[in-house]
Amino acid sequence: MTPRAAFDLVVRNADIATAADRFHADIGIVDGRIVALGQGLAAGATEIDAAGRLVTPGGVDGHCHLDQPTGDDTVMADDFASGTVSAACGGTTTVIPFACQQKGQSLRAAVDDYHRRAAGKAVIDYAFHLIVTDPTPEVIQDELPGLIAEGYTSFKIYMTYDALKLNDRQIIDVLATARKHGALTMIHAENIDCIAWLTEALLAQGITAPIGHALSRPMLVEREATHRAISLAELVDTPILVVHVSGAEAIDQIRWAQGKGLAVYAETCPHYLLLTEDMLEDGPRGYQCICSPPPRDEANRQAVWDGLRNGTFQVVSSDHAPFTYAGPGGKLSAGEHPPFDRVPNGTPGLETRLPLLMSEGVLTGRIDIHTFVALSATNAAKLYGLYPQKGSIAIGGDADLVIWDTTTAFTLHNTALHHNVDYTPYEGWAMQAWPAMTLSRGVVVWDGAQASRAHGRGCFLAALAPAAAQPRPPLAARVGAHKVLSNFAFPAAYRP
Ligand code: DUC
Ligand code: ZN
Ligand code: ZN
Repeated sequence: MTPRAAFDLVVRNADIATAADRFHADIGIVDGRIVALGQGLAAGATEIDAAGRLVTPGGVDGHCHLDQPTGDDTVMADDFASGTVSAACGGTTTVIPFACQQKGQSLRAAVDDYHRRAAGKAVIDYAFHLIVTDPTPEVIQDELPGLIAEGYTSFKIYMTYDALKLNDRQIIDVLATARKHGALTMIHAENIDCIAWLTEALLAQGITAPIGHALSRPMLVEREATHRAISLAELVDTPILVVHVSGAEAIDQIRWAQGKGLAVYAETCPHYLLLTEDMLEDGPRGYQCICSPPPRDEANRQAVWDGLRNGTFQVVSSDHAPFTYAGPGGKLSAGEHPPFDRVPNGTPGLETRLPLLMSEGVLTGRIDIHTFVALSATNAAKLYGLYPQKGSIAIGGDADLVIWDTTTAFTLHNTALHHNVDYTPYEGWAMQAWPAMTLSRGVVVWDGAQASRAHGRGCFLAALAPAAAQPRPPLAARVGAHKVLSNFAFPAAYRP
């Protein structure tokens, strides 16, 4: 009888980079988990030779939209099948899309509906954020606490869009619930009234082309809302994560808050690192690049890179919002040349997120490899309660790995991507990094040529309470606020 191999799989000779360390080792995997890291490990039933290759943790995309009901006649082109295949081909092994409450709907119904949409489709693992659009007393008192306890420990709220936005009082109520139950709130920070006023004025002047989208949402609109979100979070004394931050003035607000010691986290996306508003031309690319906040100018683009380097940002997510350009329910669903305010907001980017950040960030020397891993995987796993199962290469963690090819130069074309969107904003981009292989729990889901079609193998992940959202001792300067909130489940040791 042949003796049983010590490991199901050994990835040999890996040049491993985590958020903290760099070392050469073999990775021993049993039942989808890493059980050994060392040199000269015993044989595996299967072996992959990673000699000469950089190996990083599989990406955790903490902000992407898949099969999310939009509430109007637009429709997302990617569901959990195409979206997770696309993610895997680009090195992402965990996605966290959004179960979005429609106004008038119970949050629980939104979650149940979203589980039905995911069932049997995902090829990689997934958790859900909630989107809270209707914080009724039932939602605040019953549904949110129950759902948080079940593993939906982060939620997004909006300060814009009529169908989604909360007013300041509603934001405070949601933040207070997050504080009480140890959840993390993500905030889309743009001032809806400023946008509405500017949109009306632009349309009245006949400005309908895509650039009108950027003109209707200048940096000030984001800066004001970012500051207000920070102030409301400070009032309630709870952490927030400001999503898709696009430029300097919002970054300044976040750095100011972080400098005061407030728990304010920030996310940006490849499109704010790589695209600028001059791409909002009057043609297909202009419509394709309409997203919110809009791409900004060159100085802001540089400021976002600076924010990655100086630690302002913890997370780079795709904000994959998959609307086709020409297909049904896509960018042109309101006509051949729709006014900018009738174009669904968002760009695709699940598959290109890691390769772009590796190519444009690490290979150019703008960020080091550890910052890359932190921004693309580890920090999102920590902030959203999935660490240490996800987000690192460590004993006991899931064997979610990317084996990189960082030496082959190529030109990106949408035809090579696996999403259901008919364009990429990075068409024709010169790149030099792509996963040679992606493993999800020790299973090859992308081998450099073929994607796994094992739909349904991806598992739902009930998230833990994020460490960042656990009660902290009060800042010395803010004991007063803690007195007001002292009944909010503070541990006795810290009660003022
Ligand atoms: N906000 C998002 O988070 N995604 C797409 C569009 C938007 O406004
Ligand atoms: Zn948003
Ligand atoms: Zn989004």
